[in-house]
Amino acid sequence: MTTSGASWQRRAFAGLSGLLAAYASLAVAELIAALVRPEAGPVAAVGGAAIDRTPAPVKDWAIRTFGEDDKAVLQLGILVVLGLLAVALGLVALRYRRAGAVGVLAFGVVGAVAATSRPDSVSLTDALPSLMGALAGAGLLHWLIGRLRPSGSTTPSAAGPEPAWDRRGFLLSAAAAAAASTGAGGLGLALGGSRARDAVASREAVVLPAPASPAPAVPGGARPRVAGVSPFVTPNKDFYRVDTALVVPKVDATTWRLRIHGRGVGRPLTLGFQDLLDRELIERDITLTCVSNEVGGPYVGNARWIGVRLADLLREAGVRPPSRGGGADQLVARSVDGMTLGTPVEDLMDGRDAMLAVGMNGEPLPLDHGFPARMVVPGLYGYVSACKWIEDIELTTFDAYDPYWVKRDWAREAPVKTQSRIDTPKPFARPAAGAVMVGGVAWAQHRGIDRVEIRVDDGPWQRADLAAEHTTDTWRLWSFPWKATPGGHTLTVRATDRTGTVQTEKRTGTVPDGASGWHSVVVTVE
Ligand SMILES: Nc1nc2c(c(=O)[nH]1)N[C@H]1C(S)=C(S)[C@@H](COP(=O)(O)O)O[C@H]1N2
Ligand SMILES: [Mo]
Repeated sequence: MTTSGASWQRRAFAGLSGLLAAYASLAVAELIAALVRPEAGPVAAVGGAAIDRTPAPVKDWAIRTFGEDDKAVLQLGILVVLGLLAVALGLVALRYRRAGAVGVLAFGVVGAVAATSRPDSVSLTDALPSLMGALAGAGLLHWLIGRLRPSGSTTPSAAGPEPAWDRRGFLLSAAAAAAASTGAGGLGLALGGSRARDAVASREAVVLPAPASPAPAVPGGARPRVAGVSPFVTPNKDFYRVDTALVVPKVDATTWRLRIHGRGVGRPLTLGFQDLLDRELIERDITLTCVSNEVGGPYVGNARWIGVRLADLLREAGVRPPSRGGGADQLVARSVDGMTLGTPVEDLMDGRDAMLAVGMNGEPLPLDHGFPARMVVPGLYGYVSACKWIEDIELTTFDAYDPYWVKRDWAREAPVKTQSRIDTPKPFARPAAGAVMVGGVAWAQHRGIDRVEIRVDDGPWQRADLAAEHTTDTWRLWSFPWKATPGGHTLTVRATDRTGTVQTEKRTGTVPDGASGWHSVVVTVE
């Protein structure tokens, strides 16, 4: 009895040793990562590699299912899998002490390979966090397992009575290891925090100058007249966020540089943040949309951006649009985290307000939205235009280079599709019969919205009341007074843009160039 009880306990402690080894590995790795480069930490590196290798439909499903929590879910998943493997390694180590340590080292190699093959990895030192972490973990596992064995014996015999071992000694060692790991990890967090503080401090020091070209005033009639409809300007805290960054880049604006170079660039430019502020700034209201937005989805927002006109910068660098004989038809923007986005040069130089933005709704860009600078191009989905944390602009051709998303099944060129959404009533709402206000938003950036229509069940299309148009680059709010009769009803919306194109009924998924179809909401009138 006592024998099997003790060996059960030894096995539990072996599993615990595995977990502690994993904990120590991660803690040491994060400490080293804080010194080397935060993005080179094993969880961020493996998570980033997983994101890059996830097929588009699965990624789309993750965004749909977990929304902006998709990254937290991924990280949690990695930690759970790691925890299970760690317990298994601890059990293996109880029998084959060396194999356990070798197993931990193998994980370190996986992390190191992931970290050094990230697109933003420029140095082999990115392997250090994972490797040093694994060394610490392997050493700890070896040591803890040693405490689970009686001195002198090498392999516990499966038969015979269980040899004596020092339970108290093991627990003390385990507690000491846990405390040391927590200390290392805590120090790593503190150091990482200081880097973030530099970025935050540089952001807080920014004073946005008054724009030389202010945004036209928003007509009062552009704002919502119906409760439950999106505000005309989306506050920064509510603005959707879509990117692949597990660790939000913390860029210190005082040392940040942007390089403009490449094909047809007669005068390459290198600009600092202050250089941008010293230039002529424009201020514009522009609605941004993500290609991953489902029909009726939340990944669309409207903000007031301040920045430098990209066409000015490009002309200064000597770039000519392809239609005037320029040799580059694609601008590839690269971010500090290695993301690449490709935009048609023609669109950037055709007179639209494409900009390198430094301000969003009256403040410097929030870190999540690309501080210190990002691109914003009216009329194009974010993934082909809106590079956040930008640090490099290369002029090239569509033939010569496929950026990140294009390598992953998304279209090379992606103008925003004409779309509309019902914000109120919400799906499955139960409004009282009588006057019910239906309302929402419609967008067709750079073309403009001409008409919005509502259909109740299979009835005729009826014109909604359009809020005043601000510019063709912003969304347009609409409302429709509905005389609701009791029973179940389906409300459907469709928009027509200024080119006369009616939003298509044809349902397509988001891949490769944005979802299409009509948004419907089912309600029960009581
Ligand atoms: N560096 C970087 N920039 C990026 C992305 C990214 O993953 N990394 N995602 C793009 C996509 S797909 C969209 S829709 C917009 C979203 O911008 P927001 O998060 O500020 O709303 O950023 C674009 N810029
Ligand atoms: Mo996007």
